[in-house]
Amino acid sequence: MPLPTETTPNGYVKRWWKEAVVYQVYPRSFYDSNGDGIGDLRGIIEKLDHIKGLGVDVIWLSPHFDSPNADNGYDIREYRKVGAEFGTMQDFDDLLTAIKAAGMRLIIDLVVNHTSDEHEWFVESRSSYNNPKRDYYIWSEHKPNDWPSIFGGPAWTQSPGGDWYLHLFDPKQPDLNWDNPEVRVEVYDIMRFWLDKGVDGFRMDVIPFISKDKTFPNLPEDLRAKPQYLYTTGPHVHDYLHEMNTEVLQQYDVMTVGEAFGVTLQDTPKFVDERRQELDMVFQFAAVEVDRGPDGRWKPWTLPQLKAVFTRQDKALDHHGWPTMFLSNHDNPRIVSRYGDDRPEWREKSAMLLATLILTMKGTPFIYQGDELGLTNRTFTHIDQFNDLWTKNAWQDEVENGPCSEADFFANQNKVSRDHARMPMPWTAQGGFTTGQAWFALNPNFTEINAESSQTIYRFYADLIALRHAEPALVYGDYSDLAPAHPHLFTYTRTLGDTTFLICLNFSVEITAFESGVESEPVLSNYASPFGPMRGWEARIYKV
Ligand code: TEU
Ligand code: CA
Repeated sequence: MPLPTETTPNGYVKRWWKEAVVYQVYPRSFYDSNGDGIGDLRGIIEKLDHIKGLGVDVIWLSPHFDSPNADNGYDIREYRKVGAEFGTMQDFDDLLTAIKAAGMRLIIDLVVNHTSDEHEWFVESRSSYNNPKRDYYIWSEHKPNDWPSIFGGPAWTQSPGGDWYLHLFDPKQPDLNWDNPEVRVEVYDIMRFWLDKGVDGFRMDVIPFISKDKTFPNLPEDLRAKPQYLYTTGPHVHDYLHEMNTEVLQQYDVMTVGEAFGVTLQDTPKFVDERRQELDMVFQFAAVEVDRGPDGRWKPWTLPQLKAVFTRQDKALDHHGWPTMFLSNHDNPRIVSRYGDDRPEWREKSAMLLATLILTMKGTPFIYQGDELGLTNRTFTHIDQFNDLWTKNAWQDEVENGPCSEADFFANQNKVSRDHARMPMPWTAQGGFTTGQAWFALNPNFTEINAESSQTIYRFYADLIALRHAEPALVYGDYSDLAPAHPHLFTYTRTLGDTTFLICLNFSVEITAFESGVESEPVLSNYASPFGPMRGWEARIYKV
């Protein structure tokens, strides 16, 4: 595809995916159309008006492939097959047609750092030393080093044959050997299969992990709690991404966003500088790690720390790279409980304020399903209430075989658990997700907090998206934080040519004195009569 060349006054090449707003669907928990308790593809078709009504441009669908679901679909057994619980390939084609008919695009999850151990490649690979697929995975006669799995425990598991295989995640997620050119050809074929159906790109799961240092050095002591910062620095990661780009991606008009879990800000341009032809964008994790300590457990955070993250991220890329903006996904707690205030009197206002932040920052915004309804975390009190293998492993490591008390464990997990985001969508005051038994319990607060009761938040998201679409300065404008040290006001500008927007967000319940210096009224606010001091969780957007 020839690249577009039209540029903005501040030097960005205009691309459709820079102007897009993305909505992430976690299909298992979106809507169940057939009463088996599991969200499915026809369920997304039935609820497409909900997504379309927001005005978003792109849907990112979390894995919909055939999988034994050790990690809820991030362990793929067959890449060209729809998971039976989600429906059929016909359902997928119908979903894609419906999304296009609604004027939107679809990106899917590309999970190719690892497969399921039930993938036929792995079944063959482990069957004998001289199987042709042996070299599709990473085998060693001895356990070569001390690398830990991201999910806890060692990253090497001994197979019944005696050899050890590498899995940077669960033992049921063996890592592919990208140094084998046959593996890369297989991956590119899978990508073409979906692109030829009309899919508009990929979110790429832990893609910077694909290249391994085959000298297998031990993990440096300072990376013990964050091995991801080693796993993203394999010797050929950029060769492989460039090859993927030239072999496949360049032949289509698509967008790519890589999950840059463990990529430093300094290394980020190597993945997204457009002149390098690798990825369009990556997800940077500093904002969602603002409340994590060096040991990965929850710690309190402050607004100046969060603001500093955005400024650092902005400075890390020049106009040859394009950022993303997100505060949540299926791996993170609910934003209102985390960055806002989920008490009943503040939930709505703080949800609207966070929407304002997400949709007025530089970078393609990603909204996670349910955040447009201001959904909250729940309080888990028993290990059986969790589904996520990451939490279950932590229970074993920290409580059953470690020094952590149960009270400490729940205090931490109630802050960090990935399951907060994975509870089924509450469509009505009766739940409304399924007519059967949900695969995972809804948040018990669904009687109060659901799609019907949260329309004010939903409509505010729609208003913000419409404003972003109408105002190039909110997409391409330069970013500047006006008061980095203020403890609860976040005030910043977005400037493009002679248009400037001033965004003022009060991250607290305190009434705070504030002079906008702007004569006109805000173009959008989560309060009526937005004048004078900023009230609790008030958000205002001024056009200067
Ligand atoms: O996530 C990568 C990842 O390492 C995170 O799950 C991380 O462990 C978590 O955010 C801790 O805060 C991707 C997928 O998004 C995730 O769902 C999968 O479990 C994982 O890869 C393995 O495929
Ligand atoms: Ca179903």
